[in-house]
Amino acid sequence: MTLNEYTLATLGKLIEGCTDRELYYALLTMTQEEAQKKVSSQGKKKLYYISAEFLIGKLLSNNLINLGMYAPIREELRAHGRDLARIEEIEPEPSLGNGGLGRLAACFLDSIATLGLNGDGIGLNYHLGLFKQVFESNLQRETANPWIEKPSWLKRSSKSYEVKFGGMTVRSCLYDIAVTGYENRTNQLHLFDLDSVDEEIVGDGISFNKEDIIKNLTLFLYPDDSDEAGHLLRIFQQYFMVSNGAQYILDECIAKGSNLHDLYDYAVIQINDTHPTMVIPELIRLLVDRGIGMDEAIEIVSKTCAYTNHTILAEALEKWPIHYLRKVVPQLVPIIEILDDRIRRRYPDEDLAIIDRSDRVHMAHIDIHYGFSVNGVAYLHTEILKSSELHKFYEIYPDKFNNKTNGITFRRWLLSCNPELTDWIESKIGSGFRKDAMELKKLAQFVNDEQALKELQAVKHAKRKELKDYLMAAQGIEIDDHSILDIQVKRLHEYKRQQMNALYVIHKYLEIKRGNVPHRPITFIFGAKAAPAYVIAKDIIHMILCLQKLVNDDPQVSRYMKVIMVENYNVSLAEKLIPACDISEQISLASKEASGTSNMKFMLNGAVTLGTMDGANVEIADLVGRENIYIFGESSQQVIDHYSKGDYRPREYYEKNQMIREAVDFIVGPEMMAVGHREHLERLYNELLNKDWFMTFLDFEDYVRVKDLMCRDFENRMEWVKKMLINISNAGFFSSDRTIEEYNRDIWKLEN
Ligand code: 26W
Repeated sequence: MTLNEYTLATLGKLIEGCTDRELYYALLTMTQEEAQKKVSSQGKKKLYYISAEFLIGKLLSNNLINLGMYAPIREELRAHGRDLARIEEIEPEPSLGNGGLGRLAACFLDSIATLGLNGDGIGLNYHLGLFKQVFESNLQRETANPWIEKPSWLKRSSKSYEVKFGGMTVRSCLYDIAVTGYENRTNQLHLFDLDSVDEEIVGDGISFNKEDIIKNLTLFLYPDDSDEAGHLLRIFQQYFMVSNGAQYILDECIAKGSNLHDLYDYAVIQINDTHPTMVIPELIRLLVDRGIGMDEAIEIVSKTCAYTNHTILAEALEKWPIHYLRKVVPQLVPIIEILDDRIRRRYPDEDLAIIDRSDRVHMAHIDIHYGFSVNGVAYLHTEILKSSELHKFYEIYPDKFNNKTNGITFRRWLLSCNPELTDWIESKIGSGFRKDAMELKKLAQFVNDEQALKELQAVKHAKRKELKDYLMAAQGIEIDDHSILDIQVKRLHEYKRQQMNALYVIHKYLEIKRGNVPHRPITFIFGAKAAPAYVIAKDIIHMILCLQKLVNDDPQVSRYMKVIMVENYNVSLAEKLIPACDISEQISLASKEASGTSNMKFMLNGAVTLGTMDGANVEIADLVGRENIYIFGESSQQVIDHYSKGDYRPREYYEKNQMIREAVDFIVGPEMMAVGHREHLERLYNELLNKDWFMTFLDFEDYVRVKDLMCRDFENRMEWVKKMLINISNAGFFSSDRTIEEYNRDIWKLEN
């Protein structure tokens, strides 16, 4: 059916008579109907990917692409004088995730469906998602981010379960989102919810009564956890997710013929970080309830669950005080005690215990002892887990540990966000790369083909101009489309070192003021949300916003550089920024970034990485070779040694290094004070000088050196475009199809 026929049948009018909004809704329902016609997952064994986050992004164009409808619909609209890109703008973006972990889960669902594997996602339907970021007075303010409209991609299912908490029982409802595979079947993302949740309880910003669970349970993703009520709410959310998930899984397995003793022949559960860990004791509880002995129940569940670790930051590894669990999920506490007791009998080492001496439950320890697989998300990350962070676990369970280097779906991060580059690639090597990303390697043959390189350069320029128009319209800031576009977009965290990038901005500003103007203008783009209770992260945003004002308003400086912090960075913005980028900032303190995935997206779109030897940057460097990536800074081993010796003292760097001193002093200098707030700037200055836990100054000098070198190398235009080409041609390894094939080969073992 054509869209014209569809609007006529459903709305009684032709495309010409419809508003863009009507066309969006028509396309949404039409796509949903198409997706439903596809075979859904089959097979005896099924994967359940449980995750507190699924950062799926807008779905219209992605679904159109995957269902093979994109080009015909775009052409049909064009023939009627309408623009698909404008219609896409109407779709609200679901913000069901924070960053990499949530986006990874979304890429994985896409690849699982594309590979025709039997696997669904299980999560929560947060009504207001992660907060929406607005800037006021150069500060981040959080507001509610409603995204659910009618019609929407959510389809209400008839499934419903009872979930018991300490002192109350609720009944869930379930919404499903169809996950379309690229020219393949359709799977489901199951998002549990509670009908009584009430958006009206939200007051100023994102404030609400954290104790009113009946009304707030699925309101927000990761509500502020700076106090006990916030922690308890998270445990309520996590248990609600896993109890529903566990009941759903058992139902499905029984319907397929499982007698539950053989559960692991029917289900494999991938636990995405520790947030869904309670699925382990919950499943044990449900099996025991259904008459299976405790020993066997533990064994069954241990053969069913696998765990992915996404971080080595101690503060992100969840440890719940047992008295919190006693309040929220008293029925799980005896089971967790049994799990702990068994480990203590076998391994007297306190570090391996589940419940520690301060009565905190180490969620990751439950996963490792009672799951059959533990994986890290990049080579280096897995090695660090084995050799230091989880070393004692590795010693007792060497066979459980494995690496699965992250990946990204090329449907969204190439085909959908960069059709121009996609077309260019196709004109050079044919269309095989659409299904087999490793075919991108064929591009290498053009590395000395000047004509091809010029075309590639033109594609990048076109995307830069597109971004320029967007930034003008959205933020009212004009960038020079011949400038170097330097981009750092990711959650705000000190270990990711946005503050180091900002210090470079200050350094450049001072250089220009001194008359050392750059050969070519440079545009620094930042995008990041800070967790609402993360004070220093918010101070860093403040610093960047102050720099944006100071630099862009200074006519002497703004000819040579611009600073832009995009508001409310999200998947849709990433899709606009990444194709236009020249320099991809991946500058985390080595050993701290488990993998990173934006590094892969940038590389695929022909940006060159400026990075430390951290996370998947290590693998990018291996693939492209040292001439095609700019590496700086100390190694992960050196950093780990600094921590163990405790010998990093920021003030020593400040005193020794004039460049650091003047940049840091600038934070509290008169120019910044004139546009910013003393309290925030002074707090940041003191933090950097006296604590700086993530070692900003350690690599600053080397960072400046390599970044300056990169800007010089950019001028050798053809050599630079070669680097772009080599990056693109080696990006195939980072397709999430490859990652998912590895998960399936080593962990899930589903047939397809
Ligand atoms: C306390 C709860 C909590 C802690 C950390 C919630 C969420 C987080 C992060 C947002 C987790 C996260 O996104 N980790 C990232 O996972 C990516 C996918 O594996 C990696 O590429 C990133 O390196 C890692 O930071």
